[in-house]
Parts: sequence; structure tokens; C-alpha cells
Amino acid sequence: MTPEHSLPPRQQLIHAPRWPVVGERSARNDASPWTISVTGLARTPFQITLAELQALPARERTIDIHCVTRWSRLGMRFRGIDLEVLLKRAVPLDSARFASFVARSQRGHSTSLPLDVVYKLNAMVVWEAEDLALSEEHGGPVRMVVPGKYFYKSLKWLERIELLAEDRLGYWEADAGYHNGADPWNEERYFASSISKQEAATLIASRDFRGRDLRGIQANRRDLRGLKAAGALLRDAHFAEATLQEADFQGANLSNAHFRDADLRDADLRSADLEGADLSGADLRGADLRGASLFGATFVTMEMASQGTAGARLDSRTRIPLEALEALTDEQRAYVLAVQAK
Ligand SMILES: Nc1nc2c(c(=O)[nH]1)N[C@H]1C(S)=C(S)[C@@H](COP(=O)(O)O)O[C@H]1N2
Ligand SMILES: [Mo]
Repeated sequence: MTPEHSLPPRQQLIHAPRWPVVGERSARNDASPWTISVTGLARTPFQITLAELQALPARERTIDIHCVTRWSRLGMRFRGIDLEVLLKRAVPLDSARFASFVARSQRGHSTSLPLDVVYKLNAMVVWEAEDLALSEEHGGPVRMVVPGKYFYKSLKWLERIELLAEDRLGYWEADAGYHNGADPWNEERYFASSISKQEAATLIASRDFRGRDLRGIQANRRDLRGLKAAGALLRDAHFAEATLQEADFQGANLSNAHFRDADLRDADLRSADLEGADLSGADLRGADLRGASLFGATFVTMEMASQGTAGARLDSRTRIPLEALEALTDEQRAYVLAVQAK
């Protein structure tokens, strides 16, 4: 059961007109006419043009979107057709159990879903959001919207659908460890770390994470003073209560990393991806966040705010440019501005 128009665990609300752009920002540069094909295990595979697609009887639906980096926007109106209509038109064979969706983008971005999930969730192919044609950065002219899944299942610039007997993992799911289930109600965000406890212990002792893939690493309460972690992939890493004074995280991917009550004094977080990161209670005095991306980041939790407990500590030397603050929810931005003003 997926309650509609409520907030899944550990998501933060954003409100219209805000709608962050996540991932690729444009379609492949290609002069040929836009077509959408349904191929693979089907009796009548076909290809249609964009105009033919948009001439099909459209419907409008109100859908909640939940990005894995912890922002949600509820009740967005989309216009398009049910993916099921398109798929059934190809008459899938009995052996077809999954669909792979491929984007008309530079890297041929892709994702996949079981067919029964496509039907059950009423996944859509849409070309309008909030009464306007989709902008290119949001997947225009045509994208998928899959209600009840993290938004990474909602492929932008849909070009090809392939019907398959076995699942074929998509771009994020195969290469970046995103959970293939993508259920926001069960927080199916990422797979755990691929490194062993032994390797993690050795790396933590070396304090050198530069350029490494250490997704989900467990480093809570560790002493990592002066850590070198520029360019490291540290998504979903656990640094709660860790000592990270003067750590170098320049350009690191720290999306959804856990820094609750960590000591980040004078840390270098320039150009780091901090989307969805939990910085509540962290000590950020002297830290440099210029160029960092902060969508969905948390500096103070609801409980902290309601109990009057302090959230992240900032001082006049903490560098968070205004444009980075723009990405925060109203509550988070208000907290940061209030603390900085002190
Ligand atoms: N082709 C393509 N589709 C994509 C992505 C992408 O990088 N390329 N990113 C996914 C992710 S992770 C999210 S959260 C949403 C973001 O859509 P938006 O930029 O319209 O918010 O698109 C999804 N679909
Ligand atoms: Mo996402």
C-alpha cells in the first residue's frame, strides 16, 4: 500500500514552483525526428513519432514525486498516456516479464521495471507538467513518470522500450548501486557497500579515500582527522559522530551521506555533492561549502527544531554561498540563515 499525497520516510517537502533538475540535463543532440519504439518480446513491435504519440487520447493525473536524494514534491499534475496503453499496443508475448527503458541521451541512460509493476502503478509517458510542455531539462519532449517509485525510475527523453524475459538493470541501478526496487515507502535507496570490513578498516587507518568507490562505508565515530577524500564516491557513507576536522572532500560524492553530530570543522567540501546528506548536529565551523550541491540536505531535524536542540553548528567562517542555500527546503534555509546571523 502506498499512501498517496503523504511523505515517505526521511523525505523533505519542496513546493511549487521548485523542481530540481537531477542527472542529465539535455537530450542527445540529434537532428532526426523523435520516435518512440516498443521492441523485443512482442507480437507487433512498432515505432511511432512524437506527433502520433501526442495524438493518442491523453489523460491528466496528479502524482507525487520522491527523489532518492530526499526531496519530494506532492501533487504534481502530469498529462500523457498510460505506459500500459503503449505496451499493449505491441502485444507483449507471454514470456515478456520486464521492460527496459532507454533514453535519447548522450549516455543512452536507461532504467527498467517489471511489467506487472508498470501496470499496477499506472506508470505514465508524459509530455506536460503543470499545464506546460515539459522543458528539456525535465525530460521534454517526452518522459516517464512512475508513481510510487523513487524518481530515478522516471526516465527522461524516452526513446525505446524493450520487452524482456529477464530484467536488464538500468544505468544507476547497474553502475551506481541504486536499489532496483526503488520503493520510497521501504527506503529502497541503495545497495550496501561492496567493500569488506577488512578493506574498510585498512582504508580508515590510512585516512586516504582519494578517488575511491566507498559507497556506504561504515565509519561512524572514527577518527578521520585530515582525511583525504577528494573525488571519492561516498554516497550513503556513515560518518555519524566521526572526527573529520580539516578533511578534504573536494568534489566528493557525498549524496545521502550521514554526518549526524560529526566534527567537520574546517573541512573542505567545495563542489561536493551533498544532496540528501544528513548534517544535523554536525560542527561546520570554518567549513567551506562553496559550489556544493545541497538539494535535500538536512542541517536540523524536525525533532531537534521542536525540542529546541541545536542543529548543525556554523560560524562566520562557514562558507555556504546563497545559491547553494537556494536548494534547501524553507525550514532548512531558515535555520542556516538564523544560525549564520548569530
Ligand atoms: N535520461 C535520464 N533520465 C533520468 C535521469 C538521467 O540522468 N537521465 N535521472 C533520474 C533521476 S535520478 C531523477 S531524480 C529524475 C530527475 O528528474 P528531473 O530532473 O526532472 O527532476 O530523472 C531520472 N531520469
Ligand atoms: Mo534521483
